[in-house]
Amino acid sequence: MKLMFAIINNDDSHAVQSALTKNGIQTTKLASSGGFLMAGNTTFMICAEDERVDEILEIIKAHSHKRQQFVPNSASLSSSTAGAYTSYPVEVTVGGATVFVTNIERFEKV
Ligand code: 2BA
Repeated sequence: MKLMFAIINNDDSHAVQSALTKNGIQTTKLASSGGFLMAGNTTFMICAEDERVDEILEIIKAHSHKRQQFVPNSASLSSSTAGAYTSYPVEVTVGGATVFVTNIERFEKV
């Protein structure tokens, strides 16, 4: 068995969750946030049989979209204004999804 962690953009999380549920895949949804953008995203925890991992990845891929996002980037001004900072926007590509697949040693429901 595998434990999958899928980090999804909040805008895609509903579509991903619906598609997984429709296909009989159980999920646990966690509210998370990225260290870089410091914006909210959604992490799905999915425990699945090894042979379903590729199918799950395909479902996640089909419902997660790449997006361009602007983030403020701080830079110091010239020496005459030493100590002063300005910020200018930098474009980053976010998504579709970041997925980690790990082995499960033991799985119990008690
Ligand atoms: P964030 O950390 O907020 O990152 C959002 C997006 O910013 C990333 O999109 C990436 O395009 C960009 N980015 C991140 N760190 C950067 C850096 N040091 N320099 C330039 N650009 C940078 P994604 O790669 O699609 O990641 C989306 C979210 O997935 C991340 O949000 C984070 O929450 C998670 N994530 C991605 N890679 C991870 C990893 N190796 N470990 C843990 N979480 C990860």
